[in-house]
Amino acid sequence: MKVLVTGFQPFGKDTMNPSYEAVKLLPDEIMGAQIVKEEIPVVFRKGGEAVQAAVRREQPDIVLLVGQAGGRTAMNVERVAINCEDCPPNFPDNDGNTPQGEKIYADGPDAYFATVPIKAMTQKMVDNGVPAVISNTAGTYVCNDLMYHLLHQLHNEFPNARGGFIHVPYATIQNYPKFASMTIEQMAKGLQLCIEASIENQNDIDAASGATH
Ligand code: PCA
Repeated sequence: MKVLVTGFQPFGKDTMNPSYEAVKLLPDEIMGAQIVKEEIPVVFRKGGEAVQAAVRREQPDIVLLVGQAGGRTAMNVERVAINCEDCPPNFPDNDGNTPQGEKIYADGPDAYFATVPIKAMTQKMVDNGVPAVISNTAGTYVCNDLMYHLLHQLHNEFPNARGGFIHVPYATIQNYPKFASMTIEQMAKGLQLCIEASIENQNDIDAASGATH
Protein backbone atom coordinates (compact mmCIF):
# COMPACT_ATOMS: atom_id res chain seq x y z
CA MET A 1 0.00 0.00 0.00
CA LYS A 2 1.14 3.55 -0.72
CA VAL A 3 0.08 6.81 0.96
CA LEU A 4 0.78 10.23 -0.57
CA VAL A 5 0.88 13.00 2.04
CA THR A 6 1.24 16.65 1.06
CA GLY A 7 1.88 19.90 2.97
CA PHE A 8 2.04 23.50 1.77
CA GLN A 9 4.75 26.11 1.31
CA PRO A 10 4.48 29.20 3.56
CA PHE A 11 1.94 31.86 2.52
CA GLY A 12 0.70 35.30 3.56
CA LYS A 13 2.98 36.84 6.19
CA ASP A 14 4.17 33.49 7.52
CA THR A 15 7.70 32.28 6.93
CA MET A 16 6.92 28.64 7.67
CA ASN A 17 3.94 26.41 7.13
CA PRO A 18 3.39 23.85 9.90
CA SER A 19 1.54 21.57 7.50
CA TYR A 20 4.66 20.56 5.58
CA GLU A 21 6.84 20.70 8.70
CA ALA A 22 4.55 18.06 10.27
CA VAL A 23 4.46 15.96 7.08
CA LYS A 24 8.28 15.94 7.05
CA LEU A 25 8.31 14.34 10.52
CA LEU A 26 6.27 11.33 9.40
CA PRO A 27 8.14 8.03 9.09
CA ASP A 28 8.69 6.56 5.62
CA GLU A 29 6.53 3.57 6.48
CA ILE A 30 3.32 3.26 8.54
CA MET A 31 1.65 -0.11 9.15
CA GLY A 32 3.54 -1.53 6.18
CA ALA A 33 2.42 1.29 3.86
CA GLN A 34 5.00 3.39 2.02
CA ILE A 35 4.69 7.11 2.82
CA VAL A 36 5.48 9.54 -0.01
CA LYS A 37 5.73 13.25 0.90
CA GLU A 38 5.32 16.28 -1.35
CA GLU A 39 5.42 20.06 -0.78
CA ILE A 40 2.77 22.02 -2.67
CA PRO A 41 2.75 25.72 -3.76
CA VAL A 42 0.02 27.94 -2.29
CA VAL A 43 -1.39 28.86 -5.70
CA PHE A 44 -4.92 28.31 -7.03
CA ARG A 45 -4.97 25.58 -9.72
CA LYS A 46 -1.17 25.19 -9.81
CA GLY A 47 -1.29 23.52 -6.37
CA GLY A 48 -4.11 21.22 -7.45
CA GLU A 49 -2.26 20.33 -10.64
CA ALA A 50 0.87 19.52 -8.60
CA VAL A 51 -1.18 17.10 -6.47
CA GLN A 52 -2.72 15.54 -9.58
CA ALA A 53 0.74 15.06 -11.12
CA ALA A 54 1.98 13.40 -7.91
CA VAL A 55 -1.04 11.08 -7.89
CA ARG A 56 -0.43 10.06 -11.52
CA ARG A 57 3.26 9.49 -10.79
CA GLU A 58 2.90 7.62 -7.49
CA GLN A 59 -0.46 5.82 -7.99
CA PRO A 60 -1.19 5.95 -4.22
CA ASP A 61 -4.00 4.06 -2.47
CA ILE A 62 -4.63 6.92 -0.04
CA VAL A 63 -3.95 10.66 -0.41
CA LEU A 64 -3.90 12.93 2.61
CA LEU A 65 -3.55 16.66 1.97
CA VAL A 66 -2.55 18.90 4.87
CA GLY A 67 -2.79 22.69 5.25
CA GLN A 68 -2.60 25.40 7.88
CA ALA A 69 -5.77 26.97 9.26
CA GLY A 70 -4.52 29.63 11.67
CA GLY A 71 -7.05 30.25 14.43
CA ARG A 72 -8.57 26.79 14.45
CA THR A 73 -8.17 25.07 17.79
CA ALA A 74 -7.53 21.42 16.89
CA MET A 75 -6.71 19.07 14.04
CA ASN A 76 -9.62 19.65 11.62
CA VAL A 77 -10.61 16.70 9.45
CA GLU A 78 -12.38 18.21 6.45
CA ARG A 79 -15.63 16.63 5.29
CA VAL A 80 -16.23 18.40 1.99
CA ALA A 81 -14.63 20.40 -0.84
CA ILE A 82 -16.77 22.84 -2.86
CA ASN A 83 -16.47 23.91 -6.50
CA CYS A 84 -15.56 27.50 -5.66
CA GLU A 85 -12.48 29.73 -5.64
CA ASP A 86 -13.18 32.87 -3.62
CA CYS A 87 -10.18 34.76 -2.27
CA PRO A 88 -10.45 36.71 1.02
CA PRO A 89 -9.96 40.52 0.74
CA ASN A 90 -6.31 41.57 0.35
CA PHE A 91 -5.09 38.00 0.47
CA PRO A 92 -3.74 36.93 -2.95
CA ASP A 93 -2.18 33.49 -3.34
CA ASN A 94 1.60 33.19 -3.71
CA ASP A 95 1.39 34.03 -7.45
CA GLY A 96 -0.83 37.09 -6.87
CA ASN A 97 -4.11 35.46 -7.98
CA THR A 98 -7.35 36.72 -6.42
CA PRO A 99 -10.27 34.74 -7.90
CA GLN A 100 -13.67 36.04 -6.85
CA GLY A 101 -16.27 33.30 -6.72
CA GLU A 102 -15.14 31.28 -9.74
CA LYS A 103 -15.80 27.61 -10.34
CA ILE A 104 -12.79 25.30 -10.12
CA TYR A 105 -14.14 22.99 -12.86
CA ALA A 106 -16.87 24.57 -15.01
CA ASP A 107 -18.56 21.19 -15.46
CA GLY A 108 -17.72 19.75 -12.03
CA PRO A 109 -20.28 18.92 -9.32
CA ASP A 110 -20.92 21.52 -6.61
CA ALA A 111 -19.03 19.47 -4.02
CA TYR A 112 -17.15 16.27 -3.27
CA PHE A 113 -17.08 14.54 0.10
CA ALA A 114 -13.79 13.22 1.48
CA THR A 115 -13.48 9.50 0.81
CA VAL A 116 -11.16 8.73 3.73
CA PRO A 117 -12.91 7.68 6.99
CA ILE A 118 -13.22 11.11 8.63
CA LYS A 119 -15.01 9.86 11.76
CA ALA A 120 -12.52 7.05 12.38
CA MET A 121 -9.61 9.47 11.89
CA THR A 122 -11.05 12.06 14.27
CA GLN A 123 -11.92 9.43 16.88
CA LYS A 124 -8.48 7.85 16.75
CA MET A 125 -6.77 11.20 17.30
CA VAL A 126 -9.04 12.08 20.22
CA ASP A 127 -8.55 8.62 21.78
CA ASN A 128 -4.80 9.14 21.64
CA GLY A 129 -4.72 12.63 23.14
CA VAL A 130 -4.56 14.74 19.97
CA PRO A 131 -7.31 17.39 19.89
CA ALA A 132 -9.37 16.81 16.73
CA VAL A 133 -12.75 17.61 15.24
CA ILE A 134 -14.59 17.18 11.94
CA SER A 135 -14.83 20.43 9.98
CA ASN A 136 -17.65 21.10 7.55
CA THR A 137 -15.85 23.77 5.55
CA ALA A 138 -12.33 23.90 4.17
CA GLY A 139 -12.92 27.55 3.18
CA THR A 140 -12.75 28.90 -0.37
CA TYR A 141 -9.00 29.54 -0.59
CA VAL A 142 -6.20 27.28 -1.86
CA CYS A 143 -6.81 24.42 0.60
CA ASN A 144 -10.37 23.88 -0.60
CA ASP A 145 -9.10 24.26 -4.16
CA LEU A 146 -6.53 21.51 -3.59
CA MET A 147 -9.01 19.16 -1.97
CA TYR A 148 -11.50 19.65 -4.82
CA HIS A 149 -8.82 19.06 -7.48
CA LEU A 150 -7.80 15.82 -5.74
CA LEU A 151 -11.30 14.43 -5.21
CA HIS A 152 -12.32 15.35 -8.77
CA GLN A 153 -9.30 13.47 -10.12
CA LEU A 154 -9.82 10.42 -7.88
CA HIS A 155 -13.51 10.29 -8.80
CA ASN A 156 -12.76 10.38 -12.53
CA GLU A 157 -9.41 8.61 -12.87
CA PHE A 158 -8.68 6.57 -9.73
CA PRO A 159 -12.01 5.48 -8.21
CA ASN A 160 -10.32 2.92 -5.95
CA ALA A 161 -8.04 5.46 -4.28
CA ARG A 162 -9.28 7.45 -1.29
CA GLY A 163 -8.53 11.08 -0.43
CA GLY A 164 -9.02 13.69 2.25
CA PHE A 165 -7.76 16.90 3.82
CA ILE A 166 -6.58 17.85 7.32
CA HIS A 167 -6.27 21.45 8.47
CA VAL A 168 -3.79 22.04 11.29
CA PRO A 169 -3.81 25.03 13.70
CA TYR A 170 -0.86 27.40 14.08
CA ALA A 171 2.26 25.73 15.39
CA THR A 172 3.39 26.83 18.83
CA ILE A 173 6.75 27.88 17.36
CA GLN A 174 4.99 30.43 15.11
CA ASN A 175 4.27 32.40 18.28
CA TYR A 176 0.76 33.76 17.82
CA PRO A 177 0.06 34.00 21.55
CA LYS A 178 -3.59 35.02 21.13
CA PHE A 179 -4.44 31.93 19.08
CA ALA A 180 -4.63 28.23 19.82
CA SER A 181 -1.58 26.26 18.75
CA MET A 182 -0.09 22.77 18.73
CA THR A 183 3.48 21.58 18.44
CA ILE A 184 4.64 20.28 15.07
CA GLU A 185 5.37 16.95 16.78
CA GLN A 186 1.79 16.69 18.05
CA MET A 187 0.49 17.47 14.55
CA ALA A 188 2.72 14.74 13.09
CA LYS A 189 1.39 12.30 15.69
CA GLY A 190 -2.14 13.26 14.64
CA LEU A 191 -1.32 12.74 10.95
CA GLN A 192 0.19 9.33 11.68
CA LEU A 193 -3.00 8.36 13.55
CA CYS A 194 -5.08 9.57 10.59
CA ILE A 195 -3.08 7.41 8.20
CA GLU A 196 -3.43 4.40 10.51
CA ALA A 197 -7.18 4.96 10.79
CA SER A 198 -7.46 5.18 6.98
CA ILE A 199 -5.58 1.92 6.56
CA GLU A 200 -7.63 0.18 9.29
CA ASN A 201 -11.03 1.41 8.09
CA GLN A 202 -11.94 0.94 4.45
CA ASN A 203 -15.39 2.24 5.39
CA ASP A 204 -16.06 4.88 8.03
CA ILE A 205 -17.21 4.02 11.55
CA ASP A 206 -20.62 4.85 13.01
CA ALA A 207 -20.20 7.78 15.38
CA ALA A 208 -22.29 10.83 16.17
CA SER A 209 -20.02 13.67 15.10
CA GLY A 210 -22.26 16.23 13.44
CA ALA A 211 -22.56 19.88 14.36
CA THR A 212 -25.47 22.25 14.87
CA HIS A 213 -23.50 25.16 13.38
N1 PCA B 1 -3.60 27.00 4.20
C1 PCA B 1 -4.34 27.76 3.23
C2 PCA B 1 -3.65 27.54 1.94
C3 PCA B 1 -2.31 26.98 2.28
C4 PCA B 1 -2.43 26.57 3.69
O1 PCA B 1 -1.57 25.93 4.34
C5 PCA B 1 -5.83 27.44 3.24
O2 PCA B 1 -6.37 27.04 4.29
O3 PCA B 1 -6.49 27.61 2.22
